[in-house]
Amino acid sequence: MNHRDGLIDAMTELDEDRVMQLVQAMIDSGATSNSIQMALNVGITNVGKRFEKGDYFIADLIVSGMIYRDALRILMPTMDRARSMPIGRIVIGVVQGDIHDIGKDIIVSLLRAEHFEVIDLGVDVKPERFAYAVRTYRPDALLMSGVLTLARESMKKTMNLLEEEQLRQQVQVLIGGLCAGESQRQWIGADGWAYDPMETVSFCKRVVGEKYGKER
Ligand code: B12
Repeated sequence: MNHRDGLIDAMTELDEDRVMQLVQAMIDSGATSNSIQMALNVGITNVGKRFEKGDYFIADLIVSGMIYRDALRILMPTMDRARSMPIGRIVIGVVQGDIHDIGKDIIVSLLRAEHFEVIDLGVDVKPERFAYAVRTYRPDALLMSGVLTLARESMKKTMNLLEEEQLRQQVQVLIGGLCAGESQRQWIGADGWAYDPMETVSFCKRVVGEKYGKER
């Protein structure tokens, strides 16, 4: 079995030691952070499928989240870079009713590594808090993350509130997480959606590029 398949298998089997060894082995052999994350995602999706079938329980979901975070601790130092002048300001949060924050945290780390100032509102964020953050921090982009199906309703409510409070025009909105897709984007009225973290970074760079007239 190659490293990638081994990593998917180890994550699926919740074998933390093997996950850590294989992540390190993939870094050592020159694999990109993105490709390692994608393998971890396939593994954790398998965990979710086993949970759906009743073979895994809530405790297993919790363990899978802990293993994923530990793996990110090895991966993230390779991403973080410092810069004094941020290229743009982003507000991000996991929407109301949802506490899945591993994906959101990946996006936060990547954006910071790409020199964005990121205001992270955390999990279970009510529409009113998003609206408050847009009004107060005047971000270039608002990123809403949601994994549960019900997250779409919360995203829609947040968009409606932004419209009501006349904040919608001042910010580009991107949705992401398992609940997002093109039809959801249209229904919610967002400007974009993404699954791939690098697409998220490209979206944010495009937003600041268009707003300030050039790539910063
Ligand atoms: C770990 C996990 C948990 C952990 C979460 C720990 C944590 N701190 O996040 C715990 C144990 C808390 C949990 C709880 C529950 N969970 Co859960 N969980 C998972 C699991 C196994 C992995 C999720 C994960 O972290 N994936 C890895 C990350 C990296 O992926 P991601 O979030 O999608 O992020 C990627 C992209 O989407 C993107 N992205 C993320 N955010 C954003 C934002 C923007 C703007 C952009 C552009 C991109 C982007 O970036 C990442 C790129 O790699 C999934 C299974 C699965 N298929 O994913 C189930 C899963 C999501 N859970 C599920 C369920 C049902 C629950 C519970 C309701 C269970 C229960 N009965 O209590 C609760 C709900 C709690 C709540 N209110 O939120 C279901 C959801 C079903 C649905 N469609 O609604 C799933 C799919 C499992 C299943 N197959 O049944 N869970």
